Amino acid sequence: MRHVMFRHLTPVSLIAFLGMAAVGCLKSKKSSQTSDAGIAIPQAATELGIETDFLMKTYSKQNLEKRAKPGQLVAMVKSEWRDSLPLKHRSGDVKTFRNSAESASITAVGGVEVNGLSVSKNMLKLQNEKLGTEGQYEVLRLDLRDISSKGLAGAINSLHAMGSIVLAEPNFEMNAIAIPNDAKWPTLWGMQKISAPTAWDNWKGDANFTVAVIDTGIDYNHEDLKDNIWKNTKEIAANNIDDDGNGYVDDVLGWNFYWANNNPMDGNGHGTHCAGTVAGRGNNALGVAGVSWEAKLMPVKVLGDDGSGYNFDIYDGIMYAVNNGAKVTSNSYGGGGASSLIATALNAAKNKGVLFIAAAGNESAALSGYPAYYSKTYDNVISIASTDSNDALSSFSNYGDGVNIAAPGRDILSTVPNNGYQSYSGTSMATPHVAGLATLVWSKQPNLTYLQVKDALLTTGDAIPALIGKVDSGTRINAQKALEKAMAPTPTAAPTTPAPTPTAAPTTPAPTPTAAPITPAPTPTAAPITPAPTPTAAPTTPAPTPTAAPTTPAPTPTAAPTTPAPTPTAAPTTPAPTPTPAPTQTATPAPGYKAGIRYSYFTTAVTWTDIPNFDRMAPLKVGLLQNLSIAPRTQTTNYGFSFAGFVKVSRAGTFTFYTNSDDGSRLWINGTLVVENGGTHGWRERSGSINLPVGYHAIKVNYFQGQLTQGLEVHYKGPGITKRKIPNSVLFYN
Ligand SMILES: [Ca+2]
Ligand SMILES: [Ca+2]
Ligand SMILES: [Ca+2]
Repeated sequence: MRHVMFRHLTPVSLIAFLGMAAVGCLKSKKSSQTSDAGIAIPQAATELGIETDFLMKTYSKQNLEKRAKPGQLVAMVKSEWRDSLPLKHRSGDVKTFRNSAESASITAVGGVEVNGLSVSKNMLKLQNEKLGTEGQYEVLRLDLRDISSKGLAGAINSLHAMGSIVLAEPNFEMNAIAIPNDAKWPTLWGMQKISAPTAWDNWKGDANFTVAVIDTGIDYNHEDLKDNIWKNTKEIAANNIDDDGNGYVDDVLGWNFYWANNNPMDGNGHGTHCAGTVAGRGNNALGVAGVSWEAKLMPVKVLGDDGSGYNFDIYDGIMYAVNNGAKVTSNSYGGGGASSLIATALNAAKNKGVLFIAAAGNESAALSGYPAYYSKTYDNVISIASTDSNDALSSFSNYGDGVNIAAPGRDILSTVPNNGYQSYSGTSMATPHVAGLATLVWSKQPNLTYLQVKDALLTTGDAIPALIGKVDSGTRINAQKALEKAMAPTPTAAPTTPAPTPTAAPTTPAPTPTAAPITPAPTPTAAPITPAPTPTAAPTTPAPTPTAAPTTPAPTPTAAPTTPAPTPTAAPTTPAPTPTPAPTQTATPAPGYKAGIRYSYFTTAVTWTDIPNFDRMAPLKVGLLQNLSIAPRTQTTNYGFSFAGFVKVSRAGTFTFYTNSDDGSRLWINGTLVVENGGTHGWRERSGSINLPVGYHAIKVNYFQGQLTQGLEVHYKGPGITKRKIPNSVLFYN
């Protein structure tokens, strides 16, 4: 390990030093380690309890190439940054930060040019006794201006060279990891396999125990969930005041970090499905039962309705759960890379004794994906593999390095929005079984430490041949035995003296040295975040949802063809998203406008060569989406989409719209054809311009898929807006 680092030391650290000198910083060259990407390891980050090896992994070349929000960095800063960080404004003034309202006008942080910055609401308060430090830290999100991948290391080095910035890294992308499918046995087979019914003879859960589902949100109106939804009793609804002072206004039902508002409604299905497995209401003559029949399910929406999201929001979501009373969190998403930012949130969770149960990932790899892989670094993280009803390891499931135990994850029946029930498969579905069991066990024995609960889960599973050598425990969870162990009056379980169990890791935040090899672990697949597409493309069903990734469950539940009328859940109960800290646009709609865009779906048996006139056709299905794109993939059926809504313009001027599509597309603004990109063709970009005043402008995009591959992206640029995908935050319908 040492000699590997040494080999890189001399030439690369010299470059880093020159880079620091170039931005005019004469900081002492205390940092003697530089990653293979040319990034000097920020020694200040060790104050956060992050080991140097993990930082090296975060800043490795391979890790920095993981999927992230293009041009976006997240940075952890000491709170005194407000008084010390030089921020250049559009006016030319250089001053320090005062309030979020001016975030959008900031054009540079030190020498790093940006299009604005956002500030996280969750302050990390840290007392690191081991290192003799204490302090408060906040997280910034920086939209870099015109950064090339080559310039990324330079930007990070420049930020690290500024005194109060502790670490900066890409805003990694994470995705919900599940695939919807038709269950062969639409039963709760998983509950039988983990002996949950026997456990329920002893204990069924407790309505006072809080478990957070960090995901795409939860349909909190679902008939089988609504009685188990967490309520923030310290917050008064709809008075526009942050009554409990937790940084979130009117967060009565949790929070929507993706849209920065107080409505964590699930428009995807993934989060609602996970919630039903954790704590679907038991014995209510409805639907399903979760592992814990009663609990407080805290909806923490960090992923959009297309199933993807970013670490800046995920960081905030974890911190929200930890700071607002959740003892267990269920995390069925993955992707990105090693993130020192997320590591700090998990360390904070550990210091509060919160268990973080996470999906191992669906890449069939002998390695846990992130964030579950933090199990190697923090002992409050448990990584979960998936088994099927035949006691086999699911073919999609990750296993091996960092994976702790398995649970049922194939053909899992659970709740989906609009009082629906559906079967999904994935380690996403295994994870809430374990989060539910942690909830069941801990609510029975509230005085146990997180390590005792973890021990009860990991040491009582059923040994299964298919899991030997594949997961650390070699077992699948057993609810009855875990509950029995937690209830047994053993010395280690004595409530008054929570002595560490033999398996307890040291209380110091030091991770095991083997946890972070200096050479970043190879990612097994090129696209780890994309699970295998569903094998049956079912051409007869109105299958292809126009969402960004095939990870989303197929038909958006709000768009059931039998009920074409807009369902109430499609519209947020509080339609006004609170002013987002987004740098260029705020998503405060005018009255009558709600976030999202309508779509109509058409199909035909013949091979089209151009987009037909959808206005003359009856759609097979209509619905609502948050984004305006169709993920590229191979598609055997021919179909068409017509999107219709409004694009919000905040500064008047000339706007150029672009469609990239395969096959044809056309875009209209206020009824005027602006982009003509019709015909049958491969991936192709066309554009057109139009002058627009401030306000809401009707946008219509027609698209069709004629053969083999599909895909649609719509970009725009305008006054103060560099060319980018039209963000969800400016799309509305009424
Ligand atoms: Ca609040
Ligand atoms: Ca309030
Ligand atoms: Ca039920």
